[in-house]
Amino acid sequence: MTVWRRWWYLYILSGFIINNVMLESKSRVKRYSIEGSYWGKSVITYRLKQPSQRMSLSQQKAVFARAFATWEEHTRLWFVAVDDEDEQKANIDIVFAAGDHEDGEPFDGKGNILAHAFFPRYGGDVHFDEDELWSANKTKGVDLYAVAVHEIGHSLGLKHSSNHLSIMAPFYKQYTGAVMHLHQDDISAVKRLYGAPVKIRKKASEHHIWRSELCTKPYLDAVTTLKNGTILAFRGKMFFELKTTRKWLLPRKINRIFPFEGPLEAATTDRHGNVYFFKKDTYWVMTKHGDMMNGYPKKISQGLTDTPDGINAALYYHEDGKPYFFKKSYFWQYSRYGKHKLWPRAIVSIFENQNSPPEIDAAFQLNNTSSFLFHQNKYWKVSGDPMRIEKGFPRSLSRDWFNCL
Ligand SMILES: [Ca+2]
Ligand SMILES: [Ca+2]
Ligand SMILES: [Ca+2]
Ligand SMILES: [Zn+2]
Ligand SMILES: [Zn+2]
Repeated sequence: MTVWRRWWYLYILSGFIINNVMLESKSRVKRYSIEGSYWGKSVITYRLKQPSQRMSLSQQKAVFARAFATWEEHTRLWFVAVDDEDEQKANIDIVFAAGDHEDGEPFDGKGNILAHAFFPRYGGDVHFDEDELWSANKTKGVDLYAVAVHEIGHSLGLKHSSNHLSIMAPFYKQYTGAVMHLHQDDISAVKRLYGAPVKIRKKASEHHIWRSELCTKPYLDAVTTLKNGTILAFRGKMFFELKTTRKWLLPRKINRIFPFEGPLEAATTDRHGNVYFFKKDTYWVMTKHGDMMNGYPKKISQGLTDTPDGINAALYYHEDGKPYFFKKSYFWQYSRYGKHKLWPRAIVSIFENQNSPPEIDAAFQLNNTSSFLFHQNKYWKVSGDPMRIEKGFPRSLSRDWFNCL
């Protein structure tokens, strides 16, 4: 029993959800209130640790993606879903449980308490009462989305607001349309904890320009697959998730999330999920939990044996699980004991001397089964030992990965 934990309950009383604590003390100023703890980073992971049996898994995933997006819209935070099968611990664990669920605050069956959440200093997790008639639809049952948006506010460090129009008001918030939007009061609260929000209109037109540049001048600076399967692509000052199924790529400013500015030169992820970012003579390491590792950035010349500055691309190759670096017309296998006499080799050897690009812009591995090399708008699948391009390549980066015509 972890009785030292604190949380805020939602009650339904005569059709409203009312917070018991708020009934005891009324604030004179009609505004937000913060608890005092917050996440000291921009990348926050969440996981559907124990899903509800009342809705399909894909429905629940979609609801939580929408709920986190509601907060993302006005913060510099980035919420990354991680899979339950993955051993990695998420920052925000989402649990559906009925009655006693071993945190000292049992749920109470249908009605009354719907959910509770922990402030960041207590772990940020969100619990939902599995006995409620959860629904992905706001017209029937209990709208999981609306309750989730409110609870995520607590996970981010917000207490209840006395402004009854805010999402953090202790009363259930009605909303029109498909999604809720943060009230100015909620925006002021997250701004105090996490910095200035992004201007939406400006962002939309910037995205438009960025999008057309993506198709007229296709290239990538760096690509890597995170431990959770997300493919991150870096280009200029922006980065985005690479998804062949997604029509619209949502770019984000690199320096809003990471402690460095674009353009990046290379990125790669090791088998533990640590992500390495390279720029000129410096590199950074991020853990699979999204925290920047202590002791970084480091100079490449000090942290990596026999590795020059200004590498073009980095790859953990799926065939041997070893790291490779590419610079200009050469590539080599990295070893912390120093460069083996077989290395470096000419990039033309990968292409068997046929139409070899002068250099590799970016490289990445997918699902431990394939590896890709990029140069401007062309990309190749590589395999085997020694590394060779596969038949059917090069293919078009803009067509296959950016969904350009
Ligand atoms: Ca209940
Ligand atoms: Ca947690
Ligand atoms: Ca590069
Ligand atoms: Zn609440
Ligand atoms: Zn609980």
